[in-house]
Amino acid sequence: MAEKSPAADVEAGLLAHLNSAGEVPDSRSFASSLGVSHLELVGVIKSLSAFRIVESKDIIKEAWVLTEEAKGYVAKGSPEAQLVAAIPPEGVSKDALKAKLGDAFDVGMKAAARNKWIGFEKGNKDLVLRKVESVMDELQEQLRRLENGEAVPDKVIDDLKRRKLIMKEKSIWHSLKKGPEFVLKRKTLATDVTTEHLRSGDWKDLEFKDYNYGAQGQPIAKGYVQPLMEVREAIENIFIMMGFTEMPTNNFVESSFWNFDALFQPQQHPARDSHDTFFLKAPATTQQLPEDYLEKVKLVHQSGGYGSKGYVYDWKRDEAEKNLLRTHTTAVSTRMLYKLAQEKPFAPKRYYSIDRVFRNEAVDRTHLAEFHQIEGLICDYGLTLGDLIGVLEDFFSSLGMSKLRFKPAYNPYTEPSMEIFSYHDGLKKWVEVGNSGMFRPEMLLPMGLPEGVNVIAWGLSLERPTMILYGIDNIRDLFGPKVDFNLIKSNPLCRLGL
Ligand code: FB9
Repeated sequence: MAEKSPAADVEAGLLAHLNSAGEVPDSRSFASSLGVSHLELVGVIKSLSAFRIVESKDIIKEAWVLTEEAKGYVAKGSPEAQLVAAIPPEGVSKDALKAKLGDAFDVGMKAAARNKWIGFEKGNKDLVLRKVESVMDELQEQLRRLENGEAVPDKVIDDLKRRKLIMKEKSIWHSLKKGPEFVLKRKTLATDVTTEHLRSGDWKDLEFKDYNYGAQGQPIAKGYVQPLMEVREAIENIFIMMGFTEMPTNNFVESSFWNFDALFQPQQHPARDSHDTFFLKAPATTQQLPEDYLEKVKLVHQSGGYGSKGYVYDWKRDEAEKNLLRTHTTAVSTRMLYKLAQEKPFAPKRYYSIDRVFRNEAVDRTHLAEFHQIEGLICDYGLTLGDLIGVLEDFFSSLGMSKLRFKPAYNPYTEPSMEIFSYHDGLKKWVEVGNSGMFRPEMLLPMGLPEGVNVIAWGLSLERPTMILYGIDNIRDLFGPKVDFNLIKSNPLCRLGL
């Protein structure tokens, strides 16, 4: 005979009592009469109510309960009473009192002084004197009354609340009576037809539990897409729909040449020092740079050409050979544009990249030393700033950002350059959503791109939109060792303005 669970005993006890007494006015006292915890009885009540075997009515009562500190005062007296009790007729020093009363000293002194129970000798602020024989420890009395559930005046309640000696506690219990499906012994409803039932044949008179069609299925342990990768995919789809092809970004390590020099970024530019850029110790320098193209880059830096004065400085090859962790995927754009320039005849191209870039920056709520840069570029004859603005409006409106504003900006490799702002309805403000510009001829012509071919380009991060779309406040919750998986699991699929 299967061992009866304690819950079954409680159930049997309750149903038997209801059968005889018809009701249980107070589940708390009934639980103690059964010798079980109220919590355990509530469990049984909930299950019996679900089957309408019993009817349960909640009774909620809020009561003031004493804090631990207050319970101490009931036991040992209020701090002020303890203090007075500790003062001998000839008085005692404050330190002696502090030693005796510990952290009740401060409260005790203030209250005893307020009640004019203590005083000090003229000119000797350290000697504490009693000013009363005995004291009526009202505080202890009031706390005791409260503890016994007796009523006390509101003013006292407010005073005790102010001294953080009491707190409101809600207690819930139940009054029970027979339910419409009341039975003395609940038939355990079968939930499955087992071979045992079939072999014993007792399945014929078994009663089966109703199907709960609303029951949640077992959560499927499935993989979850990192929010960044979710937004990455959505943005990739936008690029592909706009006819862009992905650039190969599978090299975090880049040479200063492709990351800076080929972009006509001068070697003394502040971004090129180790404060902003992670340079490599090993392999410290690159060996493979296209010689003839390098010469052209050197020339345009040193003395210009193509209508440009250049930067007029002594361009150093070893500076360009320094390896680093790429600071932008624009380095990949440079390689692809150079490659494109070698393909004759020239064919217009639309390229995009979304991958990690590294900057030696101070880490804060929205910045890590690496982020994912999103970059788009179009290379074609006669492209204008208007074309750039048009493409940006297409791209960002697909991201749900329709209202754009452009602010003139500066990049060493684009002229003109524009910061892009979008009005974010949710945040009710203009948000900087990226940067853009037209690559300089000093960058494009040394590559061998035909005269008249322009390249419009723009960039933004993947982290910012993902944080805003998922309402993630701190980038550490989105990326890195501290990512909170529940956030990923519980986060709904992001619906970019698609
Ligand atoms: O992503 C950025 N902001 C952003 C983007 C989308 C977005 O979507 C929300 C759903 C509504 C919200 C915000 N920014 C670019 C703007 C700022 O966050 C900026 O403070 C930080 N920027 C990063 C660089 O920080 C040093 C974001 C990153 C950035 C900036 C510029 C480029 C790329 C990434 C570029 C470029 C470029 C320019 C010309 C030619 C080629 C590339």
